[in-house]
Amino acid sequence: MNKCEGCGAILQSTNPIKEGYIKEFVKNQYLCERCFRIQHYNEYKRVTKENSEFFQNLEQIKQTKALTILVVDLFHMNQNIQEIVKHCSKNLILVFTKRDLLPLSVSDEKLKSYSSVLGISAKETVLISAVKNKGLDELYQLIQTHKTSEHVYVIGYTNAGKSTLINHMIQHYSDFKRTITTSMLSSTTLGMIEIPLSSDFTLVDTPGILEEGNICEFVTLADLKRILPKKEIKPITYQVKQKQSIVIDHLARIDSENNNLTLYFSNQLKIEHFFRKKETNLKPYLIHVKENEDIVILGLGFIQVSKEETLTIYTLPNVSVYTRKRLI
Ligand SMILES: Nc1nc2c(ncn2[C@@H]2O[C@H](COP(=O)(O)OP(=O)(O)O)[C@@H](O)[C@H]2O)c(=O)[nH]1
Ligand SMILES: [Mg+2]
Repeated sequence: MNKCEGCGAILQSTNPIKEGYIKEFVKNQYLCERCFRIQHYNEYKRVTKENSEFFQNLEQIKQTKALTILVVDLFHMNQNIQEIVKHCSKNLILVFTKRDLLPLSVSDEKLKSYSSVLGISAKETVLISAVKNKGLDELYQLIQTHKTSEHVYVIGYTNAGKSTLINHMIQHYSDFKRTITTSMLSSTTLGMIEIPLSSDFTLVDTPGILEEGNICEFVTLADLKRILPKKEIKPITYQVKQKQSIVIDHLARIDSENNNLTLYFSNQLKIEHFFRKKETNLKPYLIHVKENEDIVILGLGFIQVSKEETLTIYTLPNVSVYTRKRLI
């Protein structure tokens, strides 16, 4: 049974709408049609997968007691991660990735210390930017130190940046000419993909868990492109007074009565400060936030406040909106 090198799905030539489809089997060609199109034409196709299968995967990995690398997107850090940690082996390295997206002025130590807020007791915590090659050497060394068997598993939410990280490891530490498919859509990796990185260990890429309530699942591709930040986020502070709102494109609105709000959102989104309008099609969420907390609109971004207040956040239905301890 051959697997697609890009997404790990089992290759088949019988059903074009099922995963792993390939027109015909050609010797030494192991890329399904979907991966070929994503890799060569930047074409995207949404795939929806059930989480139950992925949680079973995690349990199997846990039982092997192998070293596990949990990849967490710094831009989307929150307590939900416990649902994954529950299924993790104790031999865990925590990777906070996409460091390049958060302001450089924030200290690395501060970001790393957030692992205790999330309640994750990992052997090590590493800050990574795959695209800037930051932290790769440190991670490589830590894998060598902590691995207990040949296989080292890379797990996390979908879109956290697992496959991108592995691709950069391949480029740096092996002679392999291979690229795992990555994309801004969820569920790009569909099966386990083994990458023998050196003679001593094999990295295993895994399909990510879908995080419930993430706005990325509910928007068009055009919106998704603007929601996902591509470079360092420049936070902007607004002094919001009575009957005023901050409007984030057509995706969210924040009604506050008197506060300084610092917004961490993709610079490609249009943010405006208005006198409040009555009508909006978005769904209201009443949020009580303390001075030492952020408000998170899952998948979209987060907001710091200067004082305690009950605000109304409007966004799309089914998107999670909640508070967490301040990240920055
Ligand atoms: N800015 C930035 N983007 C990243 C980084 N790593 C991954 N990404 C982006 O995050 C998205 C998801 O990446 P992917 O590797 O497919 O995630 P996976 O589902 O965890 O395998 C892609 O659009 C990547 O380009 C990083 O270090 N910095
Ligand atoms: Mg992937």
